[in-house]
Amino acid sequence: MASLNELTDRVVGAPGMVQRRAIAKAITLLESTRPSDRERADALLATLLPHSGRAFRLGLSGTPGVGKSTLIESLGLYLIGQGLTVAVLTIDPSSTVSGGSILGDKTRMERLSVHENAFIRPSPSGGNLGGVAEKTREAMLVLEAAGYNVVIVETVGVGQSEIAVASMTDLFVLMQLPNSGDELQAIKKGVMELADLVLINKADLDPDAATRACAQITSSLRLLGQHGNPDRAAHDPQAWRPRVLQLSALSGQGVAKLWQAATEFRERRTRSGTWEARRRGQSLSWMRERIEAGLKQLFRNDPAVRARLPSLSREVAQGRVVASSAARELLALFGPASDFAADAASDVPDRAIEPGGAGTAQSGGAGASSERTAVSPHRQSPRPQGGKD
Ligand SMILES: Nc1nc2c(ncn2[C@@H]2O[C@H](COP(=O)(O)OP(=O)(O)OP(=O)(O)O)[C@@H](O)[C@H]2O)c(=O)[nH]1
Ligand SMILES: [Mg+2]
Repeated sequence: MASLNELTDRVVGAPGMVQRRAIAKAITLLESTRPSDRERADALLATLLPHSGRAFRLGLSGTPGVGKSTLIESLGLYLIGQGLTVAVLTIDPSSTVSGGSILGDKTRMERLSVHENAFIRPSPSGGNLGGVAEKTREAMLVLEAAGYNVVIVETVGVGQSEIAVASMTDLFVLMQLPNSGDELQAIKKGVMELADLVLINKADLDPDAATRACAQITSSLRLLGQHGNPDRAAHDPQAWRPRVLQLSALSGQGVAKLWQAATEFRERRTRSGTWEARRRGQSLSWMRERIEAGLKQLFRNDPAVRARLPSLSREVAQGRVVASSAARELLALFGPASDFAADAASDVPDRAIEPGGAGTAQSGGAGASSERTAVSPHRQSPRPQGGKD
């Protein structure tokens, strides 16, 4: 097996078969669940990190059948035609071991999937959304280090995966069908608020319906901007307002306009400093999310906790012990935390690890905390609620 240094050299090295194999190997290493592989994977990421960060990270979501794969094919080929290289990653926590969906996808991305300037990698299979999303983020770093100009992260619009994709990309694109009621669904789920661009696809089938959908969604977005997301309500004429575009992914009509809007988005955000601020915020919330996930796992695996949890859960369920005291007792039992259980039981404000909170104050008011995807307003407690598992 090639050493880590060799693997790094090949990933950041010249494009070609050797590089492609190295990328695939690197991503496989990141996806491995063996603890010894994890150490190697972390070492690899550390050496790749300085080479990453230069790609345009584009998130794409929409309900099944809306035309995501078809768009990736036409947008990908368009970008390659512009002299760019394109990588595609997918987040689909439901995908099975065989990666069933990607087989269908490959036929929709027939030309892109075999193009030497494109790299397509299916969703890592199994596991929860947090794990799948983490692996996708890491794979994105590998592809950036390899020099891909545009990394598209696709997710099917079911479950929470849109939020995961929006929180790891620079531009989040939501695809909709005219007349599908998708719009209401997206508003209900809060996905519309995440969108920087909304695409009405299949406009070729019914142009009038597409035009109507455009107008409807434009006015919904305006309302959301006024009442929903404070970031969007700012009266800065230079600030990006989410746009709605019509498209035919199949014929490719509208694809150039889409890329034009994406480029303008990047220029505006770069000028205002919010492009980098969003990334900084994303990195910090990723770290925090991983710390919390790690703490939960340590807690669940703690022998003393495991021994006490079932009986204590019963007592809480039967109303004999107050839930909060039970939680304190379990936290006090928790190995690494037992020394400072009292501290752990009282909330440490999130600001401690937010930008600005740890002395990394950002200039101007465009701090990451004002970015919608940067910091979730609610905090997930690392402590278990009752004795669920
Ligand atoms: N007429 C028309 N058909 C389209 C267009 N875009 C996609 N389709 C068709 O819609 C169907 C679904 O497209 P996909 O690209 O597979 O959709 P998807 O969003 O990737 O679907 P999942 O992978 O199942 O989530 C295919 O038969 C496409 O040919 C379009 O712009 N116009
Ligand atoms: Mg698809």
